[in-house]
Parts: sequence; C-alpha cells; structure tokens
Amino acid sequence: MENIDIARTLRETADLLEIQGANPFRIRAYRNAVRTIDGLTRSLQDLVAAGDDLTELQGVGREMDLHIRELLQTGQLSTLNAVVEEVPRTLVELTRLDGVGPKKAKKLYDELGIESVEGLQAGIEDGSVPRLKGFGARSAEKMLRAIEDHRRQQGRFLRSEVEPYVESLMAWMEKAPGVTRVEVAGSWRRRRETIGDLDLLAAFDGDGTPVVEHFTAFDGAVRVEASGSTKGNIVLRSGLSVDLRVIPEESFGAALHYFTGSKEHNVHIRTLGVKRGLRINEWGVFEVPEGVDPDTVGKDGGRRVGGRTEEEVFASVDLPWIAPELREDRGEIGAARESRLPTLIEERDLRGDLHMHSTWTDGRDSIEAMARACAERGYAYMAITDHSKAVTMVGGLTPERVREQWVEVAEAQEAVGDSIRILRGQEVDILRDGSLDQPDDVLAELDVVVASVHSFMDMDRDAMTARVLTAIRHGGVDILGHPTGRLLGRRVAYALDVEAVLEACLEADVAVEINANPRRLDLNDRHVARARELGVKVVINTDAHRIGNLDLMRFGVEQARRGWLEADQVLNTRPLDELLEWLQGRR
Ligand code: DGT
Ligand code: CA
Ligand code: CA
Ligand code: ZN
Repeated sequence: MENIDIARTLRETADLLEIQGANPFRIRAYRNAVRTIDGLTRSLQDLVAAGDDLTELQGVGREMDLHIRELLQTGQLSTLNAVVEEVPRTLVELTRLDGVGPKKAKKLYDELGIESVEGLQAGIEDGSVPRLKGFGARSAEKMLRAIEDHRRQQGRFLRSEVEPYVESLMAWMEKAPGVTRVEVAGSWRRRRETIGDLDLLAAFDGDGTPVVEHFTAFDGAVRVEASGSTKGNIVLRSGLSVDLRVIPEESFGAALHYFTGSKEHNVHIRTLGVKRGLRINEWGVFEVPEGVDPDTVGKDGGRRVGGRTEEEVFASVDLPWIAPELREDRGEIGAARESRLPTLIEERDLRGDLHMHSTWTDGRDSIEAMARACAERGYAYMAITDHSKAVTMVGGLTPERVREQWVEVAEAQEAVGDSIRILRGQEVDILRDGSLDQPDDVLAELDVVVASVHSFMDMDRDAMTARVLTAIRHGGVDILGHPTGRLLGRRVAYALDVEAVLEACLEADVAVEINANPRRLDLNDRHVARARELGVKVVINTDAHRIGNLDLMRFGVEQARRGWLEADQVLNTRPLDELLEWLQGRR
C-alpha cells in the first residue's frame, strides 16, 4: 500500500467515527496521523521494512502504528470494517456537501434512513427533510444547491490529490526496462486545477508489451482496464484512472503535444497544418502530396518531417513552443504568431506571502514559527493575517486583541532578526452590508489588510456585488482575499459580478488574491486572465494555517500561469521596500 492509500483509509475511518459520534480525541488521533503521512517523503512500507519505529513520527501513537502495520500487511483495517457495520460508508459522501456536517448526516440516517446524496435529494424533494427538526426549507434549498455543485465536480480530482500518484508513477515507469523518457501529459501537464485522468507517455522503441506489463504491475493499481502492445489503463484505489501510451522516440514530441491537449488547441494547430499541406497527429508531422487533403490521409501516409520534439511540431506551423498552461485555445496561438507570449511567472519570483494564520485564531503554529518557516523558504517578508471577530468559531480578533497581537509580532520580529520582515496584517471580514469588521483606526495601523467574505454567501448577485464593491472602495483594504469563495468539489463561487469587482479593484488600486490552497484556487484561471488584461494587481497567497501549508504556493503559481500572468503584475514579487512603499502610500 502506498502512503496515500493508508492516509485515505485512516481519513475515512476518522470521518465515519465522527459521524458515529466517537470521542473527539480518538478522531483527532487519526487526523493527526493522516496529516503526518501526507507530508512524508519516504514510504511507510520502506520505513517499516527498515525496522523504523513509526511512533517516532509526529502524530503517530501506538494505535496508529498498529493500524499502519495492519494495512501494510493485510491491505485492510479491522477497525474500519467494524465501524462500517454500524455506519454506512456512503454517509461520508454526505458530509462532503457544504452545509451537511457529520451530525446532520447522522441525523438524516437515523431519522430518515438517508445514506447517500441521491437519497438526500429525494428526501428534500418529497418534503421529508425540510420537515425534520433542525433542517427547514431554507437549509434544504441550500443542500440542493450543494448537491448540484457536488455533481459537477464528481469524478474529478484536485491537483493536490493526484500529485503523490504522479510522483510514484513516474518513478515506477522510469524503472521499466528500455524506457528512455517518461512524461505526464493531459490536463496534469496543462496545470489544470482538477484532473479527470492521468495520461502517461513512455518513450520506447520496439514492441511495447513489456512496458505496458510493467505499468499494469504498479502497486497502487486495483484494476487493469486495458493492456496491449502500445497502451494500457489502470485504476488506482482512489478511483483515479491512468492511461499509458508507449511511443517510439521519433514520435515522442508529437505524442507529447497531442496528449497534452487541450483538444481545442490541438484542433487549431492541426488546422494550421492542413493549410500548409501537413498532417499533424500523435505520430508526427507529415508532408502530404499536393492535391491531397491531409485530413483524408491514413496513419501511414505522407513523408515524416518532424515529431521527435514538441518544438518541431510548433515550428512546422511557424510557431515558437507554447507553454502547456496556455494551450486552451484562448488566444495563445495568435499570441505566439505575433511574438507576444507572456513570460510566465515562476515560484522563485515570489518574495513573500501575505495571507496566513497563527495560533491567535485558527492557525496551528505561532507567529515566530511561521516567520522562521517563511524565512527558510527564502522570502523577504510575510504577513500574519488572523481572522477578525466576526469569525466567532475560531475566536476572531477584536480590536483590542489585534493590538495585543502587535506586541507579539514585534517580539517575533526581534527573535528572527532581519532574516525576514513580519508585517502586521489581518484578514478582516467583509460584513453583510460591505462594512469592515475592524474600526478605521485599527485598519490604518495595520501594514496589510486582506478583506474576505466568510458569511452570508447565499446573497443574490446584485447584493453580493454591492457588498464587495463597498469593501473595495472603503479605502482601508489592500487585498481582496479569495474573491469568489468557491471550494472545489464542495461549494461553487457565490453569485458575484467578477468583472465589476475587477474594475473596482483597478480603480481603487486594490490587489486581488489568487488563494493558492488547492481546494480554493480563487480567483480561477479565466478571472486571472481578465485581471491581467485589465491591469489589476494580483497577489498569490497560501492562506497557510500551519507551516506545511506554506508549500502550497506552487498551486497558486500554476493557476497564475494558466491566467497568463507575468511576474511584474504580481505584488508579492516586489522587493520589500517597493511593497512597503505601495502599502504606505495607501494609508
Ligand atoms: P481530463 O483528463 O478530463 O482532466 O482532461 P485531459 O485534457 O487530460 O483529457 P483526456 O485525458 O481526455 O485526453 C488527453 C489529451 O488527449 C487531450 O487533452 C487532448 C488529446 N485528445 C483526446 N481526445 C482527443 C480528440 O478527440 N481530438 C484531439 N485533437 N485531441 C484529443
Ligand atoms: Ca487526462
Ligand atoms: Ca486520458
Ligand atoms: Zn479566509
């Protein structure tokens, strides 16, 4: 079993125990172990084989140690099997819906026998759910919307969920005898925020059967769907499907281009080829005799003129290489032709992170620990932006508490010296009427103000837009945090006129955030592209709630690249003095 599958089993057990109403300490033990496993760089299998003591890992106690060993040995967890006897597994899916927690899921099951999303929908529609105490018509309507969101996402995986598989699959395929190169194409390579399936390519000359057989023997495969001499398909425990294609070296570039997609981009490139008498497909670029329509020539027709590299494919239609992130047929081909492709931002361009939480609200680590971790990541500055008091669940800070926090910020600054500059920030709630959850004197004394919506997300579009515009125009806001409030797979964006919001940000010189959390990635790629066109400042933040989250920055950078962003439009690529100049000029 791979780490990710062990983590998934423990997570499911925790979810089910929570629905069952088990002791919170017991549930936390599972979740702590999951967190540690998610962050491990070595496989548990290897650690156990090497005779390591797993209880030395943070968050892994004796019970979890036994669970992990049981999973490695048997592929099963008896505790999970026992829990499943009492609570149906499918209830976990219910708790994934926005507005349905473990308690509500349990109640729906106990009182109405609802076990699934389909069951919930039926129960809402026949009126039994709205009649249930503690539910009501309003909450039923909200649940219906959550069900729709859920359906739209079904079958797709977050990038962060897929990433560990990509690494282990690459490592595995590189071990296949005779394989000279392995790439992951498809939406993964285009850095899309969600992934339908993985598309692996392996370079190999000759009959590919042994390569495909090596592939289907991958440890994480639960099913082999296809296996032949040029391709194979496996399904992993999580349900993720993986395609493999074995490609001869001379075709590798053409195949990489073809299977990277997008389909729309491919069609456009192929059309350009046809105009030049070329047939472009996954096998290569071929010259077709005059008078013959390239689209009608079979697989072997025409004289090969390229396809070993992607560059050859692009060059055949007089284009420079185009970054995979841009290949959505959203203007990249025209931009390439006119030599105005963007120089895309890279993670190393970033000099700071301006949105993160500490133990003062819902973060796990102290201000000083976060600062040291940011310094280790090479940043010149960072901002602590804990919640304001409207977020009562996490103990959001009152004006008095904010001022107390500044004392600790100063102490932390003293402790870390000039390795990094700690900015005094807040994630201030945008209240229902668009006013801000801190008085103006506090806002004026903060170095950085991130303003975000965390409540009343079901307002209608006009009201929500007015609310956000009021905050943008307040004068005390520097950054609009996670501007549309979406949570991938859980909750769609609230109704909002993003165009109006971006225009207002431009006018008020407020930066918009790309929240790098892989479940948020908010703004999305299209909105980022629009912000770029308008010239709105963008900032890429992790919204970290623990040190490990600081590494999520890469997902935000990928989203920025999909939105064509260059470094100079991104606020946190600026050196500290320039950033401070901008911030202070606004106070
Ligand atoms: P996904 O898996 O839904 O996240 O998205 P993709 O883009 O990875 O799509 P997938 O796995 O169905 O196919 C991989 C690539 O193969 C796709 O991006 C472009 C190429 N491709 C697939 N089907 C066609 C097709 O009918 N025509 C063309 N031109 N290209 C295709
Ligand atoms: Ca795919
Ligand atoms: Ca595919
Ligand atoms: Zn927030």
